[in-house]
Amino acid sequence: MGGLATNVTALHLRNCIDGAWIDATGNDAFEDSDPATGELIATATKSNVEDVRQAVEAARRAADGWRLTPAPKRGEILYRAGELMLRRKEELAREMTREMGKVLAEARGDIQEGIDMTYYCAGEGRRQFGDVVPAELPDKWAMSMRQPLGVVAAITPWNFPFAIPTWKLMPALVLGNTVVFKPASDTPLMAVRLVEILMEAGLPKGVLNLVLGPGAVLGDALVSHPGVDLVSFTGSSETGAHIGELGGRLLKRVSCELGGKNAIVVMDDADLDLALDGIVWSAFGTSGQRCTAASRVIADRAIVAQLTDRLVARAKKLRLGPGLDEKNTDVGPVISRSALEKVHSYVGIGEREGATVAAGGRVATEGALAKGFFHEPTVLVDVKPNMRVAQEEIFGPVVSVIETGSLEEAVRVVNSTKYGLSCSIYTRDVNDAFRFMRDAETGLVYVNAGTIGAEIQLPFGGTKSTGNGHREAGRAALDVYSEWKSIYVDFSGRLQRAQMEP
Ligand code: UN1
Repeated sequence: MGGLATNVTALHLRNCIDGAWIDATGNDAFEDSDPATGELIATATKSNVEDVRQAVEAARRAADGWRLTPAPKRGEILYRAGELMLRRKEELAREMTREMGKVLAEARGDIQEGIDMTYYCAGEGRRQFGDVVPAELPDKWAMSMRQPLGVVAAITPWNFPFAIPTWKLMPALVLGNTVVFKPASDTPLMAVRLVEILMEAGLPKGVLNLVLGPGAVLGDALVSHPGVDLVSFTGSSETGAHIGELGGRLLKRVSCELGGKNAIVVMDDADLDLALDGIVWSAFGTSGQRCTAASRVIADRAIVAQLTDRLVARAKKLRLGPGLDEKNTDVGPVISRSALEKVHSYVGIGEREGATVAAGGRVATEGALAKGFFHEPTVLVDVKPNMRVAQEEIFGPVVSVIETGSLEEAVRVVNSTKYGLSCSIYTRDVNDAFRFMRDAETGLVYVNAGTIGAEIQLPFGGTKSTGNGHREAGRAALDVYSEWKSIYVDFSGRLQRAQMEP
C-alpha cells in the first residue's frame, strides 16, 4: 500500500476467491474515490495474474457441483439475492452515487435494473426451455437442452456498476456456469456489494469469484486462461476488439457490448416539448455516460432553429453538483480526470471542424466543483454528419445538433457511424415511425422516447462496432451463457440410419 493516502475510516475491499475474502497475493492496493469530491471511499486490493489464476481454478473446481445443482435451486438463490437487493436498495444507491457520481435517482434506477434482472433470471431456474421435436425414424426421440459452458469471465464497466454485472452474472449462474468477475477498477465497492449479496443468498463457495484490479494487468490473463470458456465484456470498442482477437484465437466464445453514437431524430411534425424532454434526459442523464446516451440530435430543417434554441436554454439551466445533493443537482460529475479531459477535448475538436458551442463547453471549476470532475452540459451546433464529434463516442454530456431535410436523409445520418446501439424518432406520422423502425441499423429503436432506458426483458445490444453479434438481457442472454445439446434416443432396438431409411 506504499504511497497511498491513508484514511482510517475508509473501507478496504478484497477479492473473493473460493468463498474467502482475501487480499491479492502481491499485497498492493489502489484507491476508490468519489468523482464529485475527490474524497477517498475505500482502498482495494490490487490483483495480478496469480490472483486471476487462483480465481479461475476455484471456479473450475466449483463447476461440476454447480452444474449438477438443479436449476430451480440455483434460481432460488437468485430470488434470495433479489430480496436482499430490494431491502438494501437505498444504501446501495447512495454508495453507488458516491463511488461513480450518477445522481441518486439514477443510482436507484441502476440498482432496480439489477433487481429486475436478478428476478428475471431467477425465473429461468424453472424454464430454460429446450425443444422436444418429432424424430423422422420410428421409436426414436429427438430433443435439445441447454448446457452451461463452464467458467465465465465477466468484465464489467463502471457506468452501470451494479446493473451490468447482474446482466452477466445472473444468466451465467442460473444456467449453471461458475464465474470470475473482474469489475472496472473505478467501481470496486459496488462489485463487492453484489458479491456479498450473492454469497449471503447462499451461493456455494467458488461459484462466483471476484478479482479486483486494472484490466490492463488482468484482462489478457483472464481472457487467455485455458480454464475460462466464455468471456463477456462491456466497454470500449477498442478493448472489445482486442478481447475478441485474443479469445478468437483460442476459439472461445466472446460476447462484447461496446460503444454507441446514438441519435434522436426530430421530424417537423414532432411534439417538441416531448422531444426536448427526451433529448435532455438522454444526452445529459448519467452525465452522458451511458452507452445508450444520445450524442446526436438530427432535426428537420423546419424545426431545427426552434428546437436548438429551446435545447440550449434547457442545457444552460441544468445544475452541476454532487449526485447525493438531490435538491440542487441535475447532472453529476464524469468518472475521472482522464474522462473529463477526453470529453472536453471534443469541444475543441468540434470547433476546429467548424462546429459552434451553443451551450456549455467548459470544464466547470466554480467553488466545490473544482474538487470533482464536472463538465458543463454542452450543445454543439453547425455540426455536419461526418465531423468527428458526430462520429466518435464522447461518453460525456455533449450533444451535437445536425440538420436534415427528410426522413430518408435522417435515417442515412443515423446509420452513418460505425456504431449501432440505440436511436429514436419523434414524429406523429405512423408511416414515418414504421419506416424508421425498419431502416434504423441499431439494436434498439425508440419511438417518441429518448435513446436510453432499455428494460431487461428484451435483448440489449447493437450492430456493427457496438458488438460482435451477441445480445444481453431478455431471452437472448440465455444463448450467450449456454451451449445447445441435441440428444437422440433410439429405443427401436435395431440400427436405424437417419436420412437412409425408405
Ligand atoms: C449502458 O449504458 O451500458 O438503456 C447500459 C439504458 C440502461 C442501460 C444502459 N437501461 O440506458
